[in-house]
Amino acid sequence: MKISVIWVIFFSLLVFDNGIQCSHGAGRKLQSASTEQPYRTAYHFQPPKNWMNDPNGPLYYKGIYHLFYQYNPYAAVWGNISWAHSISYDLVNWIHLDHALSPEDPFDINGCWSGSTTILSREKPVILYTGSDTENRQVQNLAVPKNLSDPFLVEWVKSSHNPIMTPVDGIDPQNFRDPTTAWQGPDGLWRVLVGNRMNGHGRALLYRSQDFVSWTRSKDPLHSSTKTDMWECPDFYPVAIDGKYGVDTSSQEKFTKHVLKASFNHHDYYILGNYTPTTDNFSVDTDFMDNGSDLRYDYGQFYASKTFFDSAKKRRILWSWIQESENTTYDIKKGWSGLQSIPRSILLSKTGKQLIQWPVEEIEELRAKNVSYQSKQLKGGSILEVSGITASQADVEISFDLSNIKEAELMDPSWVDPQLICSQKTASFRGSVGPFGILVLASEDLTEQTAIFFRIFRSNGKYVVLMCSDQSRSSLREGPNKASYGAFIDIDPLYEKISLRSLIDHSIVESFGGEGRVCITARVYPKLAIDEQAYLFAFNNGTFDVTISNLNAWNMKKAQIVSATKRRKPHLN
Ligand SMILES: *[C@@H]1O[C@H](CO)[C@@H](O)[C@H](O)[C@H]1NC(C)=O
Ligand SMILES: *[C@@H]1O[C@H](CO)[C@@H](O)[C@H](O)[C@H]1NC(C)=O
Ligand SMILES: *[C@@H]1O[C@H](CO)[C@@H](O)[C@H](O)[C@H]1NC(C)=O
Ligand SMILES: *[C@@H]1O[C@H](CO)[C@@H](O)[C@H](O)[C@H]1NC(C)=O
Ligand SMILES: *[C@@H]1O[C@H](CO)[C@@H](O)[C@H](O)[C@H]1NC(C)=O
Ligand SMILES: *[C@@H]1O[C@H](CO)[C@@H](O)[C@H](O)[C@H]1NC(C)=O
Ligand SMILES: CC(=O)N[C@H]1CO[C@H](CO)[C@@H](O)[C@@H]1O
Repeated sequence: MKISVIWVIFFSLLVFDNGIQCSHGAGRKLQSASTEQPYRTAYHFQPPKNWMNDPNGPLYYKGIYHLFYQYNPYAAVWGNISWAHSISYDLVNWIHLDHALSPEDPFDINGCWSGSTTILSREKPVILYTGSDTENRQVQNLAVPKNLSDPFLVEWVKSSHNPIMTPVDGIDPQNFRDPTTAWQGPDGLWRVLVGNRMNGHGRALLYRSQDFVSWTRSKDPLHSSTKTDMWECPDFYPVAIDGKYGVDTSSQEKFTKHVLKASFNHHDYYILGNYTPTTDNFSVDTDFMDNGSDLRYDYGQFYASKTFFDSAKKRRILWSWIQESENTTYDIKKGWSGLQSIPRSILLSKTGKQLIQWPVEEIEELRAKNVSYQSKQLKGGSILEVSGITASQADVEISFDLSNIKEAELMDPSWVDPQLICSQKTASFRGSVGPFGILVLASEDLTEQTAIFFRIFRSNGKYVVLMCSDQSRSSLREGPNKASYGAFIDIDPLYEKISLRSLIDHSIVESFGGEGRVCITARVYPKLAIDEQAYLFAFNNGTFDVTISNLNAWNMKKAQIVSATKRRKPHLN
């Protein structure tokens, strides 16, 4: 089955490649004319043009990965929001299909906004999404595939029962959106969460249903906060304790914790807790905005994310919208805005206190030529060029050994905000142990550089490790936002090497510190460090030496991302 489907896709690709209707032809021209489009990416998911935001309803069905996303078919700014739809066999190479949902009905005429998919019994996927109706009220709607035998799920039919949840009983109609993937409790009822605001604060409304059409709201929300604003794009799912595998959303396995994620303050925050399916009680370990707890998927540019369970590889995968860090005028000029993160697999850490994220293994298939170093000393105040790869399109892994750690500076008790420390102590602020790390998308003369680095401090007989992504010198252009990002990372440098992996792709740098304990995504728009003019360095601007115990850097090939059109729908023979 799978092989024949692959052949159909392969054949279809050839057909699409020659088809005049292909919109990717234009996309490719843009890519090669890099002076015009230096910021388009080579292996991140992007539509050929226009505005994209939240990932919606990702799923794995009959051997195929599906990604839907918020899309404006007409412009590079938000508006006329539809559910665009793309498919893949490997989460790396993609085919754009026709839109799954367009704003054409009274219950979604002002936009088909975010939502999720759920796979019901007998392998039946359904979409729940928010519609902005004729009165600009937010309502929840249902859609089902027109043809369940079509593995591409090209056509979707909106339910005649829509809207199936409406803002009644005092629910704010302007803040009632983004249904989660539903899960089934031991009583057989389906449960779903909808993001909401009450008295200025965030909460996750809980609904139950027997048939997925008729829903009853629970008296109490699953969880709420008095310290946050509206929760957009909630996500709720189990993670295995001490496990190597992801867990299905409806799983009732005992050895799990539950993750509740909400999007607010421009970030995706999450909390961990214990969920009791019989009572729908969610008892949290630490709450949103608790002192000393600031769990985020990513401490940079990363919003409105969504996970799904991949039953083929028994893993949970996280997708996220990565916004531009540029003004709208520039988005309109370049004709597009927004892209998706590299999908990340997500697990609970051994400590049970946080999540660990790592780029899906499939992305390694794009690795081409590599360079590597072992046991290379980096003297205090030195840099090392990593030459021999295309530094604008690369995957870099580096780890450091620290021998002089006892010389680390004392941490000031007032240094509680890691982002603030990173913006005050940039890469050019010399310390003793650190800053050390890498300079990416750098110009040859280093006037442009994005520095991803670590600093070590001593505090109460322990060591504190800070990870920063410093964009202050990322571009000679005036427009881009050059804020620094940072987070403390739970590593004891006495016992563990400090490692970093960065995926660099023209205008995006996704960095994973401490094997995925802290992730920071940055958008950067260099003026000089473009294509072949981009350089990669390792650096140490501390006064003490550090050792690169291992460095591997690879050129990354371009992913194949192509468009199908209405007249040339993929089909099985
Ligand atoms: C449903 O999809 C299958 C597989 O693509 C196809 O053979 C069949 O003709 C489709 N049925 C309809 C009614 O379109
Ligand atoms: C529900 O969780 C709260 C803590 O959030 C706890 O105090 C309470 O005992 C739990 N109730 C049940 C029925 O488990
Ligand atoms: C959190 O910190 C603030 C200010 O530092 C303090 O006023 C508050 O009591 C703390 N709350 C808790 C729960 O520790
Ligand atoms: C937005 O970017 C454009 C193009 O880079 C620039 O000309 C314009 O001044 C910028 N506007 C603002 C408000 O920053
Ligand atoms: C780097 O490439 C060489 C061949 O050029 C290969 O032998 C080696 O295994 C590669 N190293 C890694 C870490 O992929
Ligand atoms: C190291 O610090 C010096 C002094 O502040 C600065 O001039 C230089 O740019 C820094 N190096 C890097 C790689 O940031
Ligand atoms: C082509 C199209 O439907 N464009 C519409 C997009 O949305 C704006 C309002 O947000 C309408 O004015 C356009 O007509």
